[in-house]
Amino acid sequence: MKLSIIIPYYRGEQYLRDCLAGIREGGYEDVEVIVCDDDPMDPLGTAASRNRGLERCSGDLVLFLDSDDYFLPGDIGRAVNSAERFPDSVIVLNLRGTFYCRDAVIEKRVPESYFDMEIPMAMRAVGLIIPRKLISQKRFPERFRYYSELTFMTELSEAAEFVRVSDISYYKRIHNDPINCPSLSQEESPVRIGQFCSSFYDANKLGKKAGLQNLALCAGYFFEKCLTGDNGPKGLGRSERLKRDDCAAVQKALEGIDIGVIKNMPDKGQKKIIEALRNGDMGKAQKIANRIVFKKKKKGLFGSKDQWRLLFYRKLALRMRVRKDMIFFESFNGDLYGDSPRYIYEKYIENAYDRKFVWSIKKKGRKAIPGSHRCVKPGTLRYMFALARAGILVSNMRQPSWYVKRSGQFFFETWHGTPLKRLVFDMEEVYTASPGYKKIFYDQSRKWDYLLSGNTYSTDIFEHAFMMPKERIVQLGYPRNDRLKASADESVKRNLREKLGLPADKKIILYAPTWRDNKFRGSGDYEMKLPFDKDFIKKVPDCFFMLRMHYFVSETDGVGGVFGDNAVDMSGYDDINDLYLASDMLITDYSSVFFDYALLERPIIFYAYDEDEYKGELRGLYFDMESYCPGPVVRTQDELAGALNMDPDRFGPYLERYKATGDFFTGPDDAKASQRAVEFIEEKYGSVASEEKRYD
Ligand code: C2G
Repeated sequence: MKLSIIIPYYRGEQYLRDCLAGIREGGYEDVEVIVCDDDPMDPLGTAASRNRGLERCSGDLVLFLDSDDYFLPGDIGRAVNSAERFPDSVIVLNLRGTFYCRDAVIEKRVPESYFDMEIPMAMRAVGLIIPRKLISQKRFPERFRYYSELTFMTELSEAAEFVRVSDISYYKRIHNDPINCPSLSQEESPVRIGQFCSSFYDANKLGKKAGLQNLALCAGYFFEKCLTGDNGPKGLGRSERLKRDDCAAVQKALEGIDIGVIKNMPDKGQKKIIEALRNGDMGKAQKIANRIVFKKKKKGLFGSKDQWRLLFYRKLALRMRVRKDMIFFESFNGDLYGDSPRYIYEKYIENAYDRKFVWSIKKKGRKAIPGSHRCVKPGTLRYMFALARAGILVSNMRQPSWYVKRSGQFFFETWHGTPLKRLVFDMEEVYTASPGYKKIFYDQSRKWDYLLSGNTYSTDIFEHAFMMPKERIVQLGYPRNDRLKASADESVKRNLREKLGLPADKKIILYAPTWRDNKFRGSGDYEMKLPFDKDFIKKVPDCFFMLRMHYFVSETDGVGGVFGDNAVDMSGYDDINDLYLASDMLITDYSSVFFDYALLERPIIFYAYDEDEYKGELRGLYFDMESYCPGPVVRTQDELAGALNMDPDRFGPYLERYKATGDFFTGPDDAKASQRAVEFIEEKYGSVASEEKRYD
């Protein structure tokens, strides 16, 4: 039997590649593929594209395949075999949702690369193998951009049996970037609900039996999401919230549903919602939906402790006045007292500004924070109240997703490094903990008043990587680099070595790698296996190592096991600047640490033992390391040992080549970035503070 595959396509070449690969490797030859232009500027949209495909196809069977969805190897052939066993039925394939590309799913790059999903039959035309004779005269209503499947699928439900095949899956790709590249189901649109109601109304007139039952399920599914605000998996779906003025259209759409059909609805909550909406009682429907949400969220009798804290935050803290004299500082989510927020804070103290300082610190007493301040522990009520009341916030990471930006607050984001690894909207795949990362990042970064950039290179990247308007990026140099630009002489090195207890007769090597996105263990917690064999240390006998794992890496697999007593673990040390200044050489990989370390003009080695995976699959890099990095790139332990034993003079050409780029990567060569940052904050905050309204 010949299979016609109809693919509406507008954009997302990376998605189309996967879609066509699934056909190429589908294990079935007798296929015609019809790709139809689906330009969203053409108001007809997907319905028209599918109709054009139907008019042109000649196969015995038809499969509608969205261009961002795909099949795994051999599955199309298996699906056609199923259809040959039921020539007069519609074969319904299993639906799986995934946030990842086809290779990531095939190679199982992340623990749970897909999940089974259920879309009411009346709403889905994809993932079905349909005998063409059943639909040769049917068309999708082209006046609907959304939900054009309802009438098409209702008619089809009346015309044929549907046979489910659960061991063959259609992978429905959920776009991880709904801001720049929303799928149809992610598009925000004021007409979505209206179109659902109109399409539903038309479909209900066509339904007789099976079709009507499917439609009732579809109404329950749709309106429950609209009332509960369920934004789909990881918040990457889309659902419009029902508004009071939708009530009449909703009631008209549902008036045709037979009471008996509603009574047969399996989901009690949805049944009650449909009954209420059919009676025009939006308030009652909303109450039912709220109970559904509460049941889903409830943990224990009164919910979790965090929910109580958030309740206090929303109902009490946010109603208290913003304190213009208070500044809140946070580095690395409270893990360390370091990075640019530290240097901005210490400059505030040096200039004796009369402000109340608050530091977010997870483990109090880790580091004597100078000056008069108080500490709050992330996640506590005191932390939440500080976030709610501080007039100025200075952070180097993203703030909690529950944080509400208030009028009269000024948020100065310093970020935490000059990027080599691709960031946020410049990443194709997102293997970090949350596939919703891009949308979450977008929402959080809109709350920043200004984003600090250390140099021109970062400014250019932040604009597209963060979708940050250029006027919100302020290029002042990096406060955390002031110390590296000011005091890098031998006496500083010697004093720090004594302070850190490092051997005076060894070459001190700082190993500071970045984290690996696919080694996820828990929120903000990634594992890292040290890429050294036990005998590595014998190859570099005059070296002593300071191991400095990324703050996302909670533990390494035993420093002693690899380095014996030739190493010390400095992962918890607050300010990496001390480690830079105390060391003779740096080993890193794709981390931004090298941009800072290069200011010392000391040897750097890039140990890129997993470069292909990191560049090709995980994150990608902004430039070729061999071409621009201020040091040799090595990929094996022998090469690394060779570089460590190399005469330091041989690192000169790498450093010279890097220095030739001037201040493009390094920013202004004075040590005044902290001062500029404080002056900028004080200047800008003056205007913000006057905006404050009593309540938000
Ligand atoms: N860092 C550290 N120790 C490491 C690695 C990093 O203290 N072993 C600190 C450094 O200050 C570094 C910052 O964390 O500049 C960012 O670390 P990266 O390894 O670059 O990784 P990431 O946190 O993903 O930030 O623009 C920077 C990028 O956003 C990368």
